[in-house]
Amino acid sequence: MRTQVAIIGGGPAGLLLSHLLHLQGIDSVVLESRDRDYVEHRQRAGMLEQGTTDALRDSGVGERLDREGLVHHGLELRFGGAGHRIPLTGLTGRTVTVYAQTEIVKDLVARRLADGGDIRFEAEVVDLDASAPRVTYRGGGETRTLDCDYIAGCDGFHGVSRPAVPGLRTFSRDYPFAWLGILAGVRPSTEELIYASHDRGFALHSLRSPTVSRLYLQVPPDEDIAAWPDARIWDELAARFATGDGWKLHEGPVTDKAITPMRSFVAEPMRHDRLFLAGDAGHIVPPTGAKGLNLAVSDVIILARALTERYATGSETLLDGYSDACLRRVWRAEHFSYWMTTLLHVDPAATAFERRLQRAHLDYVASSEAAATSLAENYVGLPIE
Ligand code: RFL
Ligand code: PHB
Repeated sequence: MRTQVAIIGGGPAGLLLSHLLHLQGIDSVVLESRDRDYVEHRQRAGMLEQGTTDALRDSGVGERLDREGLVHHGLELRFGGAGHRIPLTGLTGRTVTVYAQTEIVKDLVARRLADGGDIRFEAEVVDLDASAPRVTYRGGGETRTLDCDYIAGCDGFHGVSRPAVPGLRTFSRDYPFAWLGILAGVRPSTEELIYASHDRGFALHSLRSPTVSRLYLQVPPDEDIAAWPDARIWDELAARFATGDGWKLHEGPVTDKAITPMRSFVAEPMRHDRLFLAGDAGHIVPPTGAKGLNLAVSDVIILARALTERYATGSETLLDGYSDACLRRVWRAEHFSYWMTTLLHVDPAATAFERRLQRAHLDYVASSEAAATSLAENYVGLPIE
């Protein structure tokens, strides 16, 4: 069996890459260890940069996104019992869109299958060779080999691609907290996202639709989810979002509940021989800046361009520049995500002095147009080179 590009992982990075390559007449096979239902329902990201929505629309998979995505022009920072709006569009001329990762994955799977694409679910890659290029995978009780010209490692943080890169340099930071995220069948209590910094810890109010809310709470890193029955979650959210003006949090049935550790991680370089890492396989950001999925999308746009040039002209110039081109963007997003995270969360080890500095910085971002513009241009996303 042979294809031009073997793609390991059928998350947003792998599926979008396969779609972009198909538009350029390049064959690929996507190997995904989980089943279709699992990848289409894994609750994760929700906030898309304008560059991400533009890329989906321009490549012909934006129809439902345009119908159901919720375009946002601002966000709220809430602290000291009051809200402070950051007018993202007013400051940058750009917008962001709430459209869940689950829906992007569904749209991409449907489109690839409609175009005759080859996605193999329940096909777990167990070995790969970046020089001979080939991948070995297990599925349906059999072990098979797929030969290819290039391998795209789009298999997320726990995949097999990154460990196959020799001499990798890694950079990481673990945070002394995690996020407890819930999905609730209730009308959102806000039109724009609320990022709340409170002495009890950080909280985020996001949404999925006019009838579904998505909320997050800062919790200790090793927290047991059993310690958080629904009533406790709602009480804690209400306490952290409380304002002096009678704002009310709508409560409803919790339909999904999970704890996510917070981590910053970068692996360099993102290439070894004919293997290219993309998305969470190469880097992780804490979700506070809403950058992870957007970085996965910009990586595969850069990779698809480079592979297109290679097949059209034989030149490997863009492939040779792939890792550096991605890493410049990755490190900017790493800094922004780290900055948003440390600005808004309560570090249990922080001194009173550090808490005062944090509050001074929040006041500054809320009152200085220059500081707010810096937050806004990073949040809406910098242009893809
Ligand atoms: P994924 O989505 O992890 O997909 C990797 C796929 O590879 C498969 N796989 C394998 N397949 C075959 N063989 C193997 N050996 C394999 N090993 C693994 C896995 O089953 C999986 O299907 O990585 P990808 O495609 O790089 O996409 C990255 C995004 O999923 C991630 O960055 C975002 O979800 C991060 N994120 C957010 N990003 C944003 O841009 N905006 C947000 O608002 C946002 N919010 C979030 C988030 C992530 C969160 N969690 C749960 C980590 C909120 C949360 C709570
Ligand atoms: C989400 O809607 O899941 C979401 C939004 C913004 C973030 C993180 C997650 O920063």
